Amino acid sequence: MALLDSLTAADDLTAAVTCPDATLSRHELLGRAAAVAAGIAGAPAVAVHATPTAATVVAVTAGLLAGVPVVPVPPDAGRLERAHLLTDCGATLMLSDEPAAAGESGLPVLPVSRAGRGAVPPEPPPSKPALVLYTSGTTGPPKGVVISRAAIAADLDALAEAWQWTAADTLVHGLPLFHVHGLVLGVLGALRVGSRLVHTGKATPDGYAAAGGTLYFGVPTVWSRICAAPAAARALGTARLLVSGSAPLPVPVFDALSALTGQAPVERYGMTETLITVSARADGPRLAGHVGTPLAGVRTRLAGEDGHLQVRGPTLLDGYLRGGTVEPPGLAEDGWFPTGDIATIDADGNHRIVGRASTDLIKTGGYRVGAGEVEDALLLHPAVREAAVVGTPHPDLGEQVTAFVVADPVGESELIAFVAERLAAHKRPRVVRMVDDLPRNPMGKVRKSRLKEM
Ligand code: MCA
Ligand code: AMP
Repeated sequence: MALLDSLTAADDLTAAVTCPDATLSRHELLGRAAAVAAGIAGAPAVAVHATPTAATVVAVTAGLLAGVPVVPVPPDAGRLERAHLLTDCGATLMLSDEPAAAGESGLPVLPVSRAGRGAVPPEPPPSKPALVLYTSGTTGPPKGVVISRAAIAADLDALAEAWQWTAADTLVHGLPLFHVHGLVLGVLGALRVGSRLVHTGKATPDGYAAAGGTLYFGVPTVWSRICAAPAAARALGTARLLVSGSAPLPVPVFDALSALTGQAPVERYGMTETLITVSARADGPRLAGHVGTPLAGVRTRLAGEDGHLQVRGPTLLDGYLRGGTVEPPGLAEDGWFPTGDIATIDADGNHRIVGRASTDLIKTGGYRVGAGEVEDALLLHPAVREAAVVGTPHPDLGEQVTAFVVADPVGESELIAFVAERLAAHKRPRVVRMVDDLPRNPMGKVRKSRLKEM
């Protein structure tokens, strides 16, 4: 089934999407998105100022209706990051109700909420790119991951099957709308399955408790905060399914959530590049510390002595955007995608993610942060001579961004603010440690494992 078929078929007046700014029926969403789609048809790509609002849902739907690749831009992206995204992605327009959303890029901003009603255009071919999602690598600025309509449709159908997700569900979450979790699963999933969506704006325990959903999505930090607010956690006891992903769910949080809500959460694993590939099932075992079995159509294997997880299937990216063209990802010789994660698989096929192979990708609050990008930003400060960034354990965020810096006298808070001005808020270091020198191996490479121990 084509990506938007079920959405365009269900043109009804019942509330479909509730965000803090507005509630839209499918009829309103489709009509508005179709009007915006008419205004962007033929554009090479459109950027969307991806605030957690109904306007973002309209804008993304408009891009998909028009067959124009959508590039969601984190609303808090700092100057450097925003400039990189907007030049790299080739977008010729920014969709937003905020006139200043394009920053210094000079891109024309097209408002979405004042659009009238348009006619729904024919569905673009499944092989067309749907989204370009920017995500961090170990070095350099974020890379644009090109994801096809077919990959999204395949992933959402496999998830719906695994989670018994239907139009009778009300999905609730408060996740950002510029990543796979909040946008692909959290918005496009609801639109494809036909379930109602309530976006809580921020992912707070009280917001989740008040929303009265049947299906809840959260990153581990959100679940941990919900467990720390037992009344909110108990209110989720009536839900059908609680789903955790984007980072490892600590076993104590799994246990606390199970005890407070009366049901174990379902964990699932994925990447921007592969979408969700492995998940526990609604009708299967939910094992603490495990992320379940491969989704329908997905195959997994472990390579090398360490157990490098590789995946293949219909949900993989088309490639990375480079200089206006889509460069295929580096696959293993026989076409498998190397995830960079180390895993184990038990006799029943249950996967456990042991950790990442590289210390240079940090997961903080479910966000992926590349050490190199933060180091590059720190090195722009005139006082900084050397910088090395690692993830260190954090009870709430899983890992926190920690910077070791060799510098002339400068305040730590000044360096944190310096990074925040240039990159998205969650990329700024939580901790800056001034050191006389960085530990290096005989080749001169910084020994990050030593820094993590410090
Ligand atoms: C943050 N703050 C700071 C610093 N960092 N203040 C000083 N110094 C710092 N270094 C501020 C924040 O701006 C915020 O201020 C306050 O401290 C609290 O920040 P934080 O603890 O980060 O909490 P939060 O703002 O409530 O966010 C927690 C969160 C968020 C809701 C869990 O991290 C989040 O939405 N994570 C989801 C990430 C995600 O969706 N990942 C999916 C990608 P103020 O309160 O004033 O704003 S992964 C993916 O897509 C794959 C495929 C997958 O598997 O899902
Ligand atoms: P991102 O590209 O932001 O989607 O981050 C993908 C990475 O998040 C994966 O390569 C894993 O390291 C991590 N990840 C996602 N889901 C899980 C999970 N359920 N358990 C452990 N790690 C996860």
